Amino acid sequence: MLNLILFGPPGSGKGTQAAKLVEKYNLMHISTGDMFRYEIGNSTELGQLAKSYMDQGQLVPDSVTISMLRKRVEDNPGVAGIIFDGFPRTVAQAEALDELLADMGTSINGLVALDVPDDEITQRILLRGQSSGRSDDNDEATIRKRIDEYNNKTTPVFDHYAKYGKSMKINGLGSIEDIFGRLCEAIDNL
Ligand code: B4P
Repeated sequence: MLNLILFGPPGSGKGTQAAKLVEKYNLMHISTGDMFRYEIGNSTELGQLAKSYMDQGQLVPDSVTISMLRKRVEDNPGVAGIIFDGFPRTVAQAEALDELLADMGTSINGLVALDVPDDEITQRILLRGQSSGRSDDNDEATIRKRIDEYNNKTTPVFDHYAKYGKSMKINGLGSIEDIFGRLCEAIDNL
């Protein structure tokens, strides 16, 4: 299996690039953000819980996120590989993912991190907010909170995989095609 983590701050283009990568490498795409938004759209209990955190720019609690992710992976045996988009976002999530993959006899091949400065991601999210209808995209204070959560809780995940020589930084500025080319080069050299 080819198992990749697409990493980076909110609005860095993970979802945008994941859509292109799944097609090129024939991988299954798991976006925890999309999964939460699906639940919110269907007004499920999980969706209502997730929304209460997402609207504040906070991470959804690990226990909720990990069990949702585990179920999605276990429900899809026999895939060629998985691209994890927006997961793991904490070290506890990374450890749970490592255990889950080890149980399946596989592991993470690499983590590719999109490197984009804070002022650029804030502009991108505000622009997306004009059409996305996402309540977490419209307010600068919420966006700042999301960036703080990323800096405090999520960046240690980069170091977690760097210990095994699996983390790589990719310049996330430029055209979508240029960034895609850089990502493919890094993945082809894994
Ligand atoms: P996510 O859905 O993961 O969303 P994101 O970080 O906002 O966006 P992404 O990086 O995918 O950016 P995109 O391609 O859309 O998370 C949302 C929330 O869900 C989190 O805040 C959290 O509350 C919760 N959550 C999700 N996973 C969780 C977890 N594991 N644990 C706990 N909580 C979790 O790109 C952004 C914009 O930039 C788009 O408009 C795009 O068109 C534009 N763009 C992309 N590439 C560009 C480029 N090269 N140049 C200019 N613009 C570009």
